[in-house]
Amino acid sequence: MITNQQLFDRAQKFIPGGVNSPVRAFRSVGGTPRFITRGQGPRVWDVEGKEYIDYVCSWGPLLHGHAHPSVIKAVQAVAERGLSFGAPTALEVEFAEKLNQLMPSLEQVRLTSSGTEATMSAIRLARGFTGRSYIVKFEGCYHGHGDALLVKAGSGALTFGQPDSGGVPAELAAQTLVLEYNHIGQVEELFATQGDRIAAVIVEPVAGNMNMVLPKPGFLSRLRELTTAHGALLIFDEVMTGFRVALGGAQSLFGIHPDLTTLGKVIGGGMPLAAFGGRRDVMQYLAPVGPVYQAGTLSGNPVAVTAGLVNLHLAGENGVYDRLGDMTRAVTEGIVDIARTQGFAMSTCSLGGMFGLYFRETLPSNLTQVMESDKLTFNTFFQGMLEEGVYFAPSAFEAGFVSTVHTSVELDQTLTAAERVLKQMR
Ligand code: KE4
Repeated sequence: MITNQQLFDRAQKFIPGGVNSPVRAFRSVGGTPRFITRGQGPRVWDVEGKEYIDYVCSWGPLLHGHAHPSVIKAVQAVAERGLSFGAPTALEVEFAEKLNQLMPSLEQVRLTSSGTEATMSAIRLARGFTGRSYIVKFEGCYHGHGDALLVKAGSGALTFGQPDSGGVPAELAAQTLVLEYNHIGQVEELFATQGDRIAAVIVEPVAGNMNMVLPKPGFLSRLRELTTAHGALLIFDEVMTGFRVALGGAQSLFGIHPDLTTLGKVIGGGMPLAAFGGRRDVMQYLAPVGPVYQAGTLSGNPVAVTAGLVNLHLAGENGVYDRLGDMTRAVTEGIVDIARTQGFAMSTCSLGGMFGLYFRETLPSNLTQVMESDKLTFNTFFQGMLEEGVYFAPSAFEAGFVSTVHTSVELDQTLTAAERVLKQMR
């Protein structure tokens, strides 16, 4: 039988770091990545035959767990009619109507094959529509690997951005301003001085890429007021939160109507499918109608759209998000109760099927506070739980996910494992 390590050694010969996306390499937590051979419901198995309860869910897409029978059946049937045509299909029309029905701010929507394409396109569209070039983002938020968004805060919070990756020209990074998440004073100060040069503010309405951080009361509504007052667009990056925290996404929970929204993950149900959409007058600036070019060979691919349609249909069933939220809280609050009993500082937050777990007494509200959490203790906890057959995201700075098919069996097994691991860690 081949081992995870043997596969990892082989993988690194022809794949940079042995992975096709960096966070999978376990560099933040150490140890050997698990090479997964199959998933079923809330569980996955690795090449050594070890079984895990999965709280990564492919980083969010698998709202209904692995290989959901309804999703697989529909994908098999549509695949037999051909995988891609590079021509419009009725499925895309049905999908656009479904997205608008569930998220009314999407007056029009364009499909892409990844969240990065969706945010990259939304940024270009905002710049084309407003004729302005500055973009505002927040430290700790991740919007995919588009050049304009791989930018970190400059020297002072209100100075222009600096590249946060090799290969991003300083001139381009300088067009992106990076502020502190939840710091509305910085946003007000920036708009007061640069307001007429800002094309858009892009924000994760609930941050999920510095672990999970909730917006402070009034933060999002003030962003809405400031962007409206200065003619800038408000872009909600709901690639992670869309249909994960609620059926209408975070915008339905906070009652905010963004100008544009980006989506991904859940809307593809595990297939490569993402989207951006919003105000009709803005979306009409897109080719072939308007001057902003955007395209994709496999955009709206019938197989991916079919998986997404079934995933969203299942999400619309009665009580799904109430049950999902209850299960997520039972898991995370159960772990925190055990940790505190064992003398560990731990806190948690969750919305729907998305959660944050911190080895920190109180919940953080920005990246600086996130970085104060005890990463080493998290890493020990992660490895211990992995040994116990419980698979969390391999980084202290990532959110976790519960699916609608996680049951009390997984809950009990997870809490029993946590009890054992945390006792050993004391
Ligand atoms: P993709 O290009 O990975 O489909 O989406 C990028 C993206 C955009 N916006 C938000 C809010 C996101 O969370 C993401 C991707 N999230 C990461 C998880 N931290 C995907 C995991 C990975 O990079 O492998």
